[in-house]
Amino acid sequence: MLTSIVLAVAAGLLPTCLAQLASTFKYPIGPLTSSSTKWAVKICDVTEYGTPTTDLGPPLLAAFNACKSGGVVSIPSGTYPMSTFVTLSGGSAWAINLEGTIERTGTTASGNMIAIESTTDFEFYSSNGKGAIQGYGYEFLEQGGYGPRLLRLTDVTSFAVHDIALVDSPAFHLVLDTCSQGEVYNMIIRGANQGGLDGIDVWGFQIWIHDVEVTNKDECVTVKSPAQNILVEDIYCNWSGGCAMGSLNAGTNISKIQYSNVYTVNSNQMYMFKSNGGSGFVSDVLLENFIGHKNAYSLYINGYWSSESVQPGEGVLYESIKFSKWTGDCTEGSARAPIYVDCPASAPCTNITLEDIAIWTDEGSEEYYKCVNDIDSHGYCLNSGSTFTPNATVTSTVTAAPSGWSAPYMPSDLSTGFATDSSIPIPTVPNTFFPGATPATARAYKG
Ligand SMILES: *[C@@H]1O[C@H](CO)[C@@H](O)[C@H](O)[C@H]1NC(C)=O
Ligand SMILES: *[C@@H]1O[C@H](CO)[C@@H](O)[C@H](O)[C@H]1NC(C)=O
Ligand SMILES: *[C@@H]1O[C@H](CO)[C@@H](O)[C@H](O)[C@H]1NC(C)=O
Ligand SMILES: *[C@H]1O[C@H](CO)[C@@H](O)[C@H](O)[C@H]1NC(C)=O
Repeated sequence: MLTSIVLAVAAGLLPTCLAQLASTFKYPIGPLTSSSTKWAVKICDVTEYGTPTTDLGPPLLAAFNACKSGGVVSIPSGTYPMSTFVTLSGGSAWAINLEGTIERTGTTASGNMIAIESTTDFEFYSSNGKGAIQGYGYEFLEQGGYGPRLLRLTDVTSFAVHDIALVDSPAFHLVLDTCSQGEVYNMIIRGANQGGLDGIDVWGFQIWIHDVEVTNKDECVTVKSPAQNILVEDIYCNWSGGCAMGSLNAGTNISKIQYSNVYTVNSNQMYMFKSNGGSGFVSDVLLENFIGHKNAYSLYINGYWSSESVQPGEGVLYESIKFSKWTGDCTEGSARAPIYVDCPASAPCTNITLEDIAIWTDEGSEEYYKCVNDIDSHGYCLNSGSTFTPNATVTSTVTAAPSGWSAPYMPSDLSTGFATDSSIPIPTVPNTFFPGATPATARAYKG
């Protein structure tokens, strides 16, 4: 399947292997012009646009302005302190080639170190796989605050971000805001073991995120509204919050989303839909091949998510969502149900399917499943009828390990998250993100 996607993307064809997401890649995704063509057009080396060894910000902006109508902004091997944060807006057919390390030195506690806006045919990549942005977030976190995000793309089309490490962001690591026809892959994200340090937050259209590892204790790869045709696969949430959709509010418009091959360890959840009131819908979602170990929650729809204030509306409607082939274990299944479907009473979940879910508890010898406010649904504690009693809870108690629950581990799971009061070392992009899988696109790092 992966091969056919790669070929289809390379040829600009519709990959037919994904029935669920047949229109995901209706157009070719990724940059329209190859990096080698961009190199041949123009090279804007930041070392020729000022003194990037003092502050990368002004030379990066100047190099961008010189190359934004076509070419490559080159940041060669080396270490570049960045005290001035930049917004690179407009342009097309350009790239940033990051072979070195950008280190935050600026102390502005908001915004983005690098914001890319309103551009097209764009690539941000490392060709040696050693490109990294080091945010030294601990300098903010240890004082109880947050700082700038590392990287934000807003209104960017036909793009790719790949083979880069994003480390110790003082806030979110990577945000894709209203982007389309893009690809993010072969990335490693390592933040501290604290909330508010999201890995990847994405909303927009026709986006493929694959082969990504996230450590951070908050969102791993999370879809927000509005979003259509987003495929997320081969994701390693390693001591993270876990993947999610949300938090959702009024006017939610999300459909045709697929997550496949998601490995989650030591996280808050394997997947959570989260809303509290709100309106609109989440529909046509497939979540398949999930492996979890030692997570607090596993499969979770939470229509009364208490970390979000109540939003205007009757509740977000969750419909036509299928969870298939989930295995592994959770920390304490008698305290937190590994199957937990808690839908809004005034917008009952509709047409939810649970199949082949086998998650057993690490602690104790029983667990339970819980379903509330759903209709026309199938599997486990779900309600196959077309009527329901508001807030009537269906629980089932499981007193023996479900067959087939045992699942493989990744080669080296962390035994603890990263501290908030010391620097996080820059890792290299790993060569696997799901047990037995190798990246769909060969990673750049050779070491
Ligand atoms: C949801 O978003 C899609 C894509 O932008 C749009 O075509 C559709 O009209 C929206 N639906 C609603 C109910 O707003
Ligand atoms: C129910 O959801 C499945 C996807 O899980 C979808 O294929 C099917 O068309 C939906 N049925 C209805 C009646 O919407
Ligand atoms: C259902 O439960 C929710 C959450 O506790 C509560 O806010 C709501 O009023 C209840 N609705 C009904 C109809 O009982
Ligand atoms: C997860 O995996 C990596 C490498 O696969 C391993 O070195 C590390 O201990 C684990 N943790 C993180 C956060 O990467």
